[in-house]
Amino acid sequence: MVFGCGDGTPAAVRTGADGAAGAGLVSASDADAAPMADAGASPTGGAPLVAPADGGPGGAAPAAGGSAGASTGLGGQDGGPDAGPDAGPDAGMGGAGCADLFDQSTLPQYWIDISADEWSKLNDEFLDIADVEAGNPPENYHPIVFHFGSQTGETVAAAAIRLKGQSSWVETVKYDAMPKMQFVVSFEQTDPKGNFHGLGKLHFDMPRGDWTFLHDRLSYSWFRGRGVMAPCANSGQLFINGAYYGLYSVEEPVGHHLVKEFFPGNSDGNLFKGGVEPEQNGVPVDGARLAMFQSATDIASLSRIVDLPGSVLEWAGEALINDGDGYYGGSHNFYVYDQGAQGYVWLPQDMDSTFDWLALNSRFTADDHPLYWWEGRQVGANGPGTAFLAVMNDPTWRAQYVAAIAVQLQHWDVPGLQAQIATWAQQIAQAVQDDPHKAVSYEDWREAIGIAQDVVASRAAFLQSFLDCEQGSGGADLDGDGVRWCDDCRDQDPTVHPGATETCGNGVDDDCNGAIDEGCPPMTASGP
Ligand SMILES: [Ca+2]
Ligand SMILES: [Ca+2]
Ligand SMILES: [Ca+2]
Ligand SMILES: [Ca+2]
Repeated sequence: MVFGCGDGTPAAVRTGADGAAGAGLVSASDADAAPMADAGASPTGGAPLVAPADGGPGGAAPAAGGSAGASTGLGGQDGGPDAGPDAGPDAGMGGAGCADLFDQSTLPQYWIDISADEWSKLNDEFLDIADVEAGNPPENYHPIVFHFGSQTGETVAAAAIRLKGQSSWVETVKYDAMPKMQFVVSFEQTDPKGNFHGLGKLHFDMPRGDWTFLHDRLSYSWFRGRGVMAPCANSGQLFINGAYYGLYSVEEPVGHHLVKEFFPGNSDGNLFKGGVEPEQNGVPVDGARLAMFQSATDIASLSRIVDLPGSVLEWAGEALINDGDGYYGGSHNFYVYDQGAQGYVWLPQDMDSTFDWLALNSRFTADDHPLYWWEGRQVGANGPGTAFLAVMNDPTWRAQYVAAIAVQLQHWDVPGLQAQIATWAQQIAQAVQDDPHKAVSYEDWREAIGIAQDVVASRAAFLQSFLDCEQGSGGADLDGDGVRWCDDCRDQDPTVHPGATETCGNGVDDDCNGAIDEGCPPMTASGP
């Protein structure tokens, strides 16, 4: 056991936030916002929206912010070398680095023609989930004709399509009446130099855990505005053989062009998904250097190979965005980029478990503890990562992380973000309503949008109260164990606190260091 998860509440329980739906929500036909649902109600007829065992569908790791740009080499809105000029929340994406497909004021339509034979093969691959469950999802490309804008719009005659996804692929096939495929469309299968508006591929991403249909778009937009490497994304409607198939988050793939945008002049390093799997890019992998990174478990060793200021700022951003499944929030979905002399830095990957996600899938709404986020969650295998714990257990770097939360909070524009959600929700409302393959109802979608707007404000307020406590005021100690709530992983239990003696065999992380029963003799099946 590596982490303490306390009296975990099943992650798949939908607890229903108590927040009022955000103001100025969607101007849909039945416009008054739906009240928050009752706890435990399952609007989709009982099918869990996340896999019960793990942390759910992919989330992402946040990224380092612009104010550290000078030291991290990351661009930023406050002066980084490569920030988009109009990267603020209103502009969203579509600025520097983003193809025109990602113009946020549009809801593009993508049309594909596929033969009956190829469509049949694609369906067979989709429904046979054994290989997906085994971790080997098929990645066979099938020829299509691609059109942009309309059925007779701008055409790519020799495009190709394949399925994408993992956990949400399995879940949609298992639980949904009308399971929804996710896709990669490639323009470079037949011609390696092929592209569409500068892009070799487009990802059609729609994890069923994102009830808002906007998590990636919102999260990537915010991180890009902070100078953190994240792909361009927009909503988009997909039509297959003339019929509307569904609404997606349409995204550019993470690749060298994106690294070049955010690490100008230093873009030939290696990018690793999950810190292990090399992606594209640059020079051959330096195995010794990677091993040094992977084996770094304390501040001294991390400092030699990791960009800690940039990484800590990234995690703080993710704490603010309320990620339930990134590196912060799950040690699960993240990239690391090797900047060379500046070290490896954490970057976001897959941000679909953000904003309202915890409110809909855990007992937390916006009050997940930024230091001890795993406490009280059923996190399965997705407890805190080694580097996160090293920082949390080091007074100097823990203080840096707290300071990074303050920095990110200064760049969290509550009214601006709420207005952005309202605008984008209005933009996609009809497309959501008409989507024949959505995993949740239109009413569920509206509810999630309201919660997301609420969380934008309530998460910021909670983190401000955390900072107030850390900075000397508001530091209540509810259980009277001498440790204020912001430093106590269980402020309702006086036997558990930093500095407590780790009691062996009780299955509790008594000293709040993220490890259960550490330093204890190994348990054997037959007992002592
Ligand atoms: Ca306490
Ligand atoms: Ca305590
Ligand atoms: Ca412990
Ligand atoms: Ca213990």
